[in-house]
Amino acid sequence: MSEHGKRKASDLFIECLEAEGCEYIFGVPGEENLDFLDSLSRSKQIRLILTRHEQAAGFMASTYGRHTGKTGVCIATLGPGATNFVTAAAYATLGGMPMMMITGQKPIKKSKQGRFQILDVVSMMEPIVKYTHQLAAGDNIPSRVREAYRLAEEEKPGAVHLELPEDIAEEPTAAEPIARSVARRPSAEPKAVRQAVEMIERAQAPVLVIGAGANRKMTGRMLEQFVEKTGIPFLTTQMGKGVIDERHPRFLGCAALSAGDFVHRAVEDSDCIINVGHDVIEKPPFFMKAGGACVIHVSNRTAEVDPVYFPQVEVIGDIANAIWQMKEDVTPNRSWDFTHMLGYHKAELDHTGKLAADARFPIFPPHLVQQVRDAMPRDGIICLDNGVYKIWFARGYTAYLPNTVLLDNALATMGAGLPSAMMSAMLYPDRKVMAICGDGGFMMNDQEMETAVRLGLNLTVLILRDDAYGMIRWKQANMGFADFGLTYGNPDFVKFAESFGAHGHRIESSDHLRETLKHCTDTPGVHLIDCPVDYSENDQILNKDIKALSKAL
Ligand SMILES: Cc1ncc(C[n+]2csc(CCOP(=O)(O)OP(=O)(O)O)c2C)c(N)n1
Ligand SMILES: [Mg+2]
Repeated sequence: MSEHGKRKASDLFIECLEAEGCEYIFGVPGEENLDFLDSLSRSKQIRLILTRHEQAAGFMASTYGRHTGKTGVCIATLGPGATNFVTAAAYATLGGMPMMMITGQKPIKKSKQGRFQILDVVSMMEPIVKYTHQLAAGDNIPSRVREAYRLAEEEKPGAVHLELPEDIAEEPTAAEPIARSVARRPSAEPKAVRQAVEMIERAQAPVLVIGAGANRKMTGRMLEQFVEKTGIPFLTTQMGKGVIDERHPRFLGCAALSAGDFVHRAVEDSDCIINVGHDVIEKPPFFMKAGGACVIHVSNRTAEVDPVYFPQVEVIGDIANAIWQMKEDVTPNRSWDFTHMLGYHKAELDHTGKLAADARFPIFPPHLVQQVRDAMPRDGIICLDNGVYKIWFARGYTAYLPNTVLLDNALATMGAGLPSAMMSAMLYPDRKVMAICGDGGFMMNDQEMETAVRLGLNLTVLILRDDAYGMIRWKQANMGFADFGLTYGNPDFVKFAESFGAHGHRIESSDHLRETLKHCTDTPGVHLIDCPVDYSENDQILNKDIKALSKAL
């Protein structure tokens, strides 16, 4: 530090991040970030996690935000580095994960390089982030960083972006970081709570739906108490999985398919839906219709109305507090009888149980789901990429705790499975973590195997190999199109893993899968499992059998 407290602006930037509690910065620096990197090298608090692609850095930063509620930070250079962030930014914003991207830029005051690598990154980010800003003076860094953090973490959390041009990064400044403020989320208004409670008490068959927004601020305990007191059964969306332990006797299932599943039949039985943490980015777990069940919307924000969602009563405020108030106020109606509703879930469990017992080879998806559940301890974390198996896991994998099933039903991008598992393994070194990926999705960020090995993570990567973009093939078949254009070859995944210094395993039978899962979750290091899967019945079961069976009930 020179006279009058002056140091270069990038030093101040790091001080601001430290003041926010930043622990990691993920990314791929470029020459435009070198002042920032130099300042970072002197931080005792923040660790640089170098990745092999900016997209993976962005997915890791987002997953940090998803697990902790605190902003995950990532860095890239201008132009191509920044464009590689775009998918991760969308993933964070749609998925509600607080995440901050810092990108470099050529000098903005004077430039000799024409437009080489220069894109208008701020405009590019505009539609996919909550806040984007080009820093034009070192003195502004404290307020802009504070503002970016505030917006990233405020409901609904999402991505923010700051551009730090080279000449601003090296500019001397005497500014100081601005401390985080102490702020509490507003609570729901008691009159709104009363209205909702009256509606619930009057209903014949209320039901609780838990969505993505209920999976953030530790609402699980309040929701469980609400269910305990009232006996009202609950279902979840894909991103609401695990908020309450799914072994609970009042669990009705997860709405993973769009319609026609057992769980949808249970909702049809209801005349009052208490919809907690609903987010329009997820496929709707039910469709409202005029004259149908009434809906109570419990969330941080009022409902975005659309033709299939127009709730009659809204309880707006901190979700956990709102549910607590509702629980305190409600008197369970003595005429409530949920036996019939719960019967649908029992029928689903019977159906899935039979399928899960099928030990054929290549491995049958419902059997695989059961084996993974058996191999994972109570607090184990599975991180899904995107493919047709996501539906099998969302429906069939029993989640015991919040954030133990990380899946993305918001952007639903391929490629996030491995990076999100790596982040989970870094944050929770004492828990078992498994990435579950299709052969397509895995290969969208497979280069991060090197990062995982370099970081010394303990991690199992389970690859479901059908040599195809199976999800699209499944939809293609369902729409009556000919099988075309969706198959490919694969590398030898065992050798591939070994070439990174990871352990490779190839599954040869159901028993072998069981032994291998046990071995991998018990042995340190990065493990990759090549598991051939039999997708031949996806269409029959998911599109036809389930609809027919649940309809017949
Ligand atoms: C980045 C991205 N590209 C394309 C898609 C569309 N898409 C969804 S699932 C899928 C196929 C996934 O294949 P794979 O990972 O092998 O899983 P599988 O369904 O075969 O199990 C595709 C192409 C997507 N969701 N994300
Ligand atoms: Mg595949």
